[in-house]
Amino acid sequence: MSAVAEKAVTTTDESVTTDGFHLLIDALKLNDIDTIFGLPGIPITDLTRMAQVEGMRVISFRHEQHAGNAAAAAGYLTQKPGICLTVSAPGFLNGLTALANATVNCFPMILISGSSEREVVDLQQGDYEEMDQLNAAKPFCKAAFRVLHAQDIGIGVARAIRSALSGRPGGVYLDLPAKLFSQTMEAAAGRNSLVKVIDAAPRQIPAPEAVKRALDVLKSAKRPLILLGKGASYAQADAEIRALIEKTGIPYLPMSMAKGLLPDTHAQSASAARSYVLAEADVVVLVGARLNWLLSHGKGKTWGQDKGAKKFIQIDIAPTEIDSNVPIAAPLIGDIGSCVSALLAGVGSNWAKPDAQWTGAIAERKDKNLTKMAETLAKTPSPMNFHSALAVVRDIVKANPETIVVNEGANTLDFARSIVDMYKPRKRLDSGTWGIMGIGMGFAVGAAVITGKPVIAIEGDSAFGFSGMEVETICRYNLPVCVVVFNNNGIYKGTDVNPRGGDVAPTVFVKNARYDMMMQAFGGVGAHATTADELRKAMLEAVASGKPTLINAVIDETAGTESGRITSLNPQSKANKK
Ligand code: ADP
Ligand code: TPW
Ligand code: MG
Repeated sequence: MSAVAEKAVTTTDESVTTDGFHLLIDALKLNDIDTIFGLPGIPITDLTRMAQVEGMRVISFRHEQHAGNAAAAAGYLTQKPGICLTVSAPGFLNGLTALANATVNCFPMILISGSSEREVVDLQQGDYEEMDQLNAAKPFCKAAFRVLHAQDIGIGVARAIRSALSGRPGGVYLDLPAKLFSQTMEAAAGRNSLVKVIDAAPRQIPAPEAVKRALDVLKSAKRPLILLGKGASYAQADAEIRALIEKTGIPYLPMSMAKGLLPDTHAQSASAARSYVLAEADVVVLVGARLNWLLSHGKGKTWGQDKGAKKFIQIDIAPTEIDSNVPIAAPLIGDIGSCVSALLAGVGSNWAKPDAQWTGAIAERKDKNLTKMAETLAKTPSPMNFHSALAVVRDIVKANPETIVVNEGANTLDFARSIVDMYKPRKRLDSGTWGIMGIGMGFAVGAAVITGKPVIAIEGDSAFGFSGMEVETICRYNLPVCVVVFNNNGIYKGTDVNPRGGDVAPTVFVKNARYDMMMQAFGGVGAHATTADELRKAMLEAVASGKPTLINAVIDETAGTESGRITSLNPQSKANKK
């Protein structure tokens, strides 16, 4: 560089300032975060514009909850915290549901909300969108921070990223008061204040004695089972997990979002004999799966309580997860990649495969159940039921294994989970740990944007309603999302009647609604399918074109059951008055 040029740069540098807006954008970019999901308004409108100018993708939603869900999906799929950006009070609260859901599901995300004047908020003097957001967020996330000075933005973002990713991943709240954005500082000092987070999720190697204990328990097993949860999918230790399963020959069960970690058609998958293996196994290796309600808390009839003691080996990064519901014989604390590798090393090359009696009994039940299911799926009733419609979806996903499947509803969720096979890791996103409705379009947009892959969203008609307006977002960004609404005219069924007359029953919707026309309203493709053939044709067209598509799949309104598979969780009235 010539002396003149050098002088020019130095002079410019000294006089150049930056501000809170730019420091935030630079801090995110420095940490390889290139996408923001959000919704503009005071005080973050200019931030969204500037982020776009600075080369970030800013995906703007119609409601913050869906922006938050998109961020959560992005976090789960990439191991980088997804960013959701909202305005103060109501925007923040709308995003908070998604932040809480991400935390409950162990997905890394950061909710960044602008907030109103601290001085006014704290004296409760009635500011525009006044709310003590930091304290409101705390119970619903893993960590919450507020930045008051521009020079602390770098550290604030670094703390948020590390909190979201390290240990058990989760949601982090970052509070940025309006005043912060226009604070200025010298550009070079600003650059120096930024922090690139090094090794945000360090490997956590399990203790050798814990590995030995786990191997000893596993060796003692007569009827071993490996259970894969979404922590196993998140960990991106796909090859190690597959090697452990195939080297040991142990049958495995995937939880819903672990489907596809190994192809569902794998010979060792025990999915089609789920109730048998859960009841009969004597040693169960939990890999990134909690013994919560989704696994009947590890006890009771589901787990064959009358069939003798069961031993658990549990691999998890969170030590406090151990013994949460039942005693764990061999806890293995560490990241899944390291723990599974350590087990693999101990398994060696001459591991005794499980008894043929055990694997044979599983195979027998699998065959029987799969044959029965194939017969059911081959039927083409009119109107369609869940099975005949899902048989179509199943074929389409099989032919397009890179497609990401989003799934919510009650019957629509339960049937799709068991009928639609997955072939690749991290291709299924669903209602998750809470069984929440409303993740549909947010997850679909997040997954499509962050992976560039096509998405098929299998939605109950009620489930779809929670985020339906985001079909405009799907059209606006021209995303390859095909939404299939399983339209049975209601929640669980469309047949309820109010015995008193007057208002319709609380579980039913407008009959024969045309959800496909919602997509058409924004320039996407809408299709109305009353038969399996029509559904197949519409889905094939959607996959081939990659155009935003919504298919209104008409399902027999009598076909579903109350709450799908979890009917028993409904409290029953004990009153004797009629
Ligand atoms: P599922 O609903 O599929 O059964 P859960 O969400 O209940 O799965 O369990 C996921 C578990 O995975 C959590 O307990 C979490 O701490 C754990 N986990 C997440 N990421 C990792 C990782 N990288 N290594 C080890 N455990 C992890
Ligand atoms: C945020 C309660 C669980 S499942 C469901 C509701 C309202 C909808 C089921 O109807 P759908 O599916 O989607 O049409 P189908 O195939 O059985 O007809 N609010 C939230 N989360 C949950 N889980 C509910 C309510 C619920
Ligand atoms: Mg329904």
